[in-house]
Amino acid sequence: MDGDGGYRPLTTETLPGRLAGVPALAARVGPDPAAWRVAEVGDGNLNLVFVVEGPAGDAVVKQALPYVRLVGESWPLPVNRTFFEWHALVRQDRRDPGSVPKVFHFDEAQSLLAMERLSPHVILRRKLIAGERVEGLGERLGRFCARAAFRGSDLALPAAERKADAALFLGNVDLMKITEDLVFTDPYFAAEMNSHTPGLEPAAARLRADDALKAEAQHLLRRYATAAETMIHGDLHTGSVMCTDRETRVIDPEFASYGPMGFDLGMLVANYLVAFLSQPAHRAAADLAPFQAWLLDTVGETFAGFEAEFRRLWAEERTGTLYPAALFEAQGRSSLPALEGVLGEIRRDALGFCGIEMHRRSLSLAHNADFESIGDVALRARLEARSLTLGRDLVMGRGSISGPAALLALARRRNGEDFL
Ligand code: SR1
Ligand code: MG
Repeated sequence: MDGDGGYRPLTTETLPGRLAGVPALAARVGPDPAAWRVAEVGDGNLNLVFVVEGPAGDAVVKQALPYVRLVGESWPLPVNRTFFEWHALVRQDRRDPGSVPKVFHFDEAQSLLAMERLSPHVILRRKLIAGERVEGLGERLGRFCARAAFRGSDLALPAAERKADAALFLGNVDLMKITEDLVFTDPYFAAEMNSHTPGLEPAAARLRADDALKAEAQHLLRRYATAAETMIHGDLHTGSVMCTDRETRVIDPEFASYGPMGFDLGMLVANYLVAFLSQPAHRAAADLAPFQAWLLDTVGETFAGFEAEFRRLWAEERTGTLYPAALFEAQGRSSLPALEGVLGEIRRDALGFCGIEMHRRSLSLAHNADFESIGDVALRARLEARSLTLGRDLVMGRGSISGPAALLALARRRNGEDFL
């Protein structure tokens, strides 16, 4: 790829020789590249991910491929996504210190990041499939979403900085286009790359014939594509979170852009709900109810963690252009009604994005292991039909679902019903 600034994909064999001269990596792993052990561990849809171990320690090297790994070279994708990932990681670490891996090297020409290896952390999705709890998960991720949403927005940032950031991240057009198509549009018609579990046809057909639902999905897409409120992670599912039993970090913000404040919250909750609905296939009877209850508690704690932190930031860090204290507190007036309005809108958006994400994970490209790993295809289809139904409930009812408690009641109800 010489016309591309010398970009060349790394391999386990070439990595030590090619990166030996990166001081930050040598300091981390050891000065002699011959002593480095390299394994490619990427299991995501897009990139190469290497773990590099040496006498001094270890690191992760992530490199973008010039195509969608999941599909192959027939779907080219610019490697500049690493540029946006790097900028996002820097901002997330500033806005919520300790929430993301430390980056110690970025090479734009090679579309490569070297960063802290999270160990013994495991991808959250794998833990949830294995029935493992993470202490404080909901509160931690709710707080992350609130800090990222608030501190990247016109509620907090100086106007010029916010606009410069919006301009920067709205350059991530190729990744946003993937989301616009795969997440918001493809689930609702027979798009070329779609697939679904055999037996799910009646439920898929119902959604695709539902004009009111399609209109709402497009309203939500309009929000995603045009409501440039804050820097969003853009792909905050349970595969973008790594945890120990008590520590949680967020990874992989290559889909970062400027978008609605409720987007990440909604995507995350969708992935908890998919985990919840898939559990009958993964747990023995005795463990099922307690683990599902913990997952729903996590949904509630995520919303509660988000709102508590957002309220605190509103009171303590509202220094941007929006809802200035000059209009409220400085005149002895309360800004709380305005805050309730903002939180209500975020909640509504989040529920809508949540429903859309639940749909696309069963109908579009890039399904989740929560369902995909279920070998009993008839059971998988039954569980996914519940997910499609609950997703529709959320998209269509997002304006009338009174709060997290009502959402959890709906999830419990759908978990006991059959739609095929
Ligand atoms: C073509 S990329 C498919 C999916 O993988 C990423 O993780 C995003 O979720 C994207 O939608
Ligand atoms: Mg990813």
